[in-house]
Amino acid sequence: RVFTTRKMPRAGIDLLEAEGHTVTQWQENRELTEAELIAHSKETDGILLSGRRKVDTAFLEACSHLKVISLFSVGYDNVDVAAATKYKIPIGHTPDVLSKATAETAFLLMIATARKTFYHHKRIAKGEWDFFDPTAGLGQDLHGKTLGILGLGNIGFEMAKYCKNAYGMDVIYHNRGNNEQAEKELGAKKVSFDELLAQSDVLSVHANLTNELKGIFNTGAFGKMKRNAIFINTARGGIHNEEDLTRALENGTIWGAGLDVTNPEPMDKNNALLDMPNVSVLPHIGSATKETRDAMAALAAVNLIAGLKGEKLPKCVNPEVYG
Ligand code: 8YV
Repeated sequence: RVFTTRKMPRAGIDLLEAEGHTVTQWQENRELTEAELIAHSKETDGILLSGRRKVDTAFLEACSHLKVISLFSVGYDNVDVAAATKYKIPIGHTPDVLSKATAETAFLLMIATARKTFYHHKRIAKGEWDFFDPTAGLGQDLHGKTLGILGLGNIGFEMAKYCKNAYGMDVIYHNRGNNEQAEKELGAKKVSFDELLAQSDVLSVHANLTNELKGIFNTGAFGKMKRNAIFINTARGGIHNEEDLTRALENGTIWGAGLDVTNPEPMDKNNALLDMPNVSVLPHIGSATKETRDAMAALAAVNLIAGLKGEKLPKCVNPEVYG
């Protein structure tokens, strides 16, 4: 018995049903409550979890019988991994299959922001395509500029490749470890966080949200960035302080921002960022292509099936459960 917290792509459900599992899907177009999640989880052996509902000690204590929790995401910041490990519950996630789609979203936000795309689109819709003024509504070039990446894993690497190949951008990055492949193939250079801030023309975030990174892009950080800098975040909204970002954009401390993730989500429709010409916002659609969502659903199902059989999950966040 399996419970999914969203209506999942058939690609995942078919795999589960082919294995003989009974799948119950949350059908409503709203996030289920903590109590509803616990109630449904108690009736099942494994859950396929999508959305921001927390897997914390309270949940794990109530549902310690679960054989597996399979996330429909690469990010797992909503999960208390140490607590899950303590309860010997393996957590699956969906890395790799969404790397290109997410990097494409970062790439499109970079271009959309540099060329004020959404602003110009809105101008036409408002009937403001009138007199040609060669000095108005100007964007900025991207070719030959420096791309800085915070968190050069699989998604960051794809973004770096797009930027290098399309615009000949120099790539610098800040990461815990070294990314030798990116250094060799793209000439990427590892720098300190302060150097990343000071040298990037475009700074794109591709890191997991950890306690260390919570709100790391704040007034202090924006103040160290170039005035022409474009800030891109397709990772998690919690990595930037949104009030500080808004102020930095209003004051011209940095030039622009492209966000696929906000804090909070969903973003309020009256948010000041939505009226800024140098800002592009998307509603967390990084992985939202048909092919990628099917691949994520299939991988989440494969993780779930393995967990229900008591086998190792192919993509496990806490392999220490097997130790
Ligand atoms: C998901 C994501 O769409 O993978 C992630 O971490 O943020 C997105 O791909 C989202 O988490 C829905 O589960």
